[in-house]
Amino acid sequence: MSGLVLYRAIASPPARAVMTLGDLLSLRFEYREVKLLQFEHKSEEYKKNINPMGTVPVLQDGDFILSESHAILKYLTERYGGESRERLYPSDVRARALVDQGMFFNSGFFFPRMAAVALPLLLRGVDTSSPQRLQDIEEAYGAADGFLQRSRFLALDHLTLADLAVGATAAATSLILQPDPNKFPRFVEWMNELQEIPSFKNVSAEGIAYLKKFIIKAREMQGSKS
Ligand SMILES: N[C@@H](CCC(=O)N[C@@H](CS)C(=O)NCC(=O)O)C(=O)O
Repeated sequence: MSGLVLYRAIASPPARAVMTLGDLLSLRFEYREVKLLQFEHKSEEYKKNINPMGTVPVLQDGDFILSESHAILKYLTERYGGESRERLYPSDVRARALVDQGMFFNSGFFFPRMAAVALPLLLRGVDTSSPQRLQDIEEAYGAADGFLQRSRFLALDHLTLADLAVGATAAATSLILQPDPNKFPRFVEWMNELQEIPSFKNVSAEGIAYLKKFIIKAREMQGSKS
């Protein structure tokens, strides 16, 4: 498959979720790097032509443009999922609802709690983590652990789009706050299982290394100021 363009930033978990799906489905993306540190995503041009929300990722498929990683994951799977479509995003109403639940959990609950700490660190070099924000992240770990006590993977007993979305957020969030295996055993076990999946491991390695460097640097700078 060719002709797919992905506007992305390597540090972005939702972009990495889409990249992981691309790898699983052997899709070839042409990557357009959006320079978040230079606020390219907030330019009038980007908002007008690419994404009015001023975020990454954004998919372009011919003259069709789509933002919001969860919508992109669903679109790519429906359109190009081939034999993997039914497993990644099942057509059975209840199975699909559980995958949607996992993706909405990521979009509305987990990712915003990570972003509240990670984005100021990345974009402004400011560590805004407070006891309340770290507690919010732990609450999200607890919720993910709860889902994982109901099924082997986040939504069902096999890998689905929900694991790609939540897994990308989890890998980045654990740089901010390492999840305690005694408190969240299933969550930690599942994160380790994801690392065994070559597409997940390969895509996350570069982005996580980049993010880690930023977080360490910003925390050091913050420490030297206080
Ligand atoms: N729910 C959106 C979140 C997208 C998002 O917030 N992306 C971040 C990068 S990880 C971003 O572009 N942030 C720019 C900003 O907030 O200035 C998705 O899943 O696509």
